[in-house]
Amino acid sequence: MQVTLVILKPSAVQRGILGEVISRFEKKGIQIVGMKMVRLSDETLAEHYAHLLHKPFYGRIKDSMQAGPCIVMALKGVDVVNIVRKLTGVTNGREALPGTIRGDYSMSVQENIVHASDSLETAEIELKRFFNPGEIVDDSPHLIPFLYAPDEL
Ligand code: FUP
Repeated sequence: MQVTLVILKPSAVQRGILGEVISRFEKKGIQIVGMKMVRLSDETLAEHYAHLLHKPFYGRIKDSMQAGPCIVMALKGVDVVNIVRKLTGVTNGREALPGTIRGDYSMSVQENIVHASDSLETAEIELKRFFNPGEIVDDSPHLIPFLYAPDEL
């Protein structure tokens, strides 16, 4: 089992599509094990987007991510890092395939609705960045037999 981080960006909150986006993860059979609304600080964003800090558009990304609150989510499942990236689609909403979250809800590279961790290693770092110990809870083990065969776990 893996746990990954998803951020529903301020544009998703403002556009009122949180329920629709969250329900895609739920309907897939991915378990929500953490979720809260947060405002992201300069420091957190600089850490989170360290690979883009030197880009000319970093200021725009920062403004966009601070335009309102975000929802941060911890999602659990077998191979969930990879599955969530597939559900999310490629970075540019205009290129993301229909059926993906970005493909269905975004016309933009920047305003692309969601962030999702890109590897298991990144997910572990990002979960620690956005969740305090005790904020990730896993109290639905009874669901596991309805989601997976024993040899898939
Ligand atoms: P992703 O892993 O798909 O979120 O993509 P990146 O880490 O490469 O980019 C992070 C965020 O930077 C994107 F979600 C949107 C923003 N971005 C731009 O605004 N312009 C660009 O050219 C590239 C990324």
